Amino acid sequence: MGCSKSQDSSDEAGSTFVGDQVDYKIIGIDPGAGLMKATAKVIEEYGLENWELVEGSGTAMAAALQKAYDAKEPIIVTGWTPHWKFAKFDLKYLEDPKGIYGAEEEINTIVRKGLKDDAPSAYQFLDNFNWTPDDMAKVMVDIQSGTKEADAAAKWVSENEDKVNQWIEGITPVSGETITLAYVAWDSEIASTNVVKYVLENKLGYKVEMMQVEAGPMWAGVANGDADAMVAAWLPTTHADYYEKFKGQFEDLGPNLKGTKIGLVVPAYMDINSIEDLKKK
Ligand code: PBE
Repeated sequence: MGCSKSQDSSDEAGSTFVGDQVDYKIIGIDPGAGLMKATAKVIEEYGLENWELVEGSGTAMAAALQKAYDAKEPIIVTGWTPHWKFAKFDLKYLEDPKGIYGAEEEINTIVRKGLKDDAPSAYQFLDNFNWTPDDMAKVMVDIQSGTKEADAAAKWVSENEDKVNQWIEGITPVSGETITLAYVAWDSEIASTNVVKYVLENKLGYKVEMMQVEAGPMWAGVANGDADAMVAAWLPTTHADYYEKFKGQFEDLGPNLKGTKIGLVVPAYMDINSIEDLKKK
């Protein structure tokens, strides 16, 4: 389907326009993701009205990418860093000359109001928690290669005791109080949330419940107190609308990771380089 060549879509060099190669489809993820809203804006601002942003999930996107890559077929996906796909495949971001996807971002830790008084040890650790894109990628790659989420988190902690000890230094453990962590099933957030859960349970004595929801309910959950915390706030751009919507109803503990990126991602074997290339000249 996606690769069918038609004469009138070929240029003088004989190569088929990328839109015809991929049926004018961009493989998206869950509709609540900031990446999806940014991509809708990209479609508008770059004049790509004839393109469709296909809704799905992070898992479905990765499966479609894997399938296309194995067959050396063209595909365009909504992508982000850190993500294991960059370790597994040779990929590139399409340039975004209009800067719609924003610059490098940070991931912040957001907690409910009152957590500081109700669970000071958890609060202090959450405030200290910070790691690097490489750290996160290690956990992601491990999970992707078949290790159970909790085991990958445990393994990372055991291999990074120095870093973990800095997060928990001087914090008094508790005995079995419950902490609820909200997260979305994005591979990056599965990795971070599992590491935070592991430390809260195994180093600080908490019992952690993981509340897997969509992006909107994740923010709403921390704002209304159903969740105690989340480590998945991509800022300042990706989750800007959620941040505005719930402003004043949460406490922002600042970045836990710096240097993320979002955009359109394609296999390196495709001969396009910019979002501008998606517009037929
Ligand atoms: N992501 C991963 C999310 C934040 C984490 C880039 C898919 C989003 O677009 O909201």
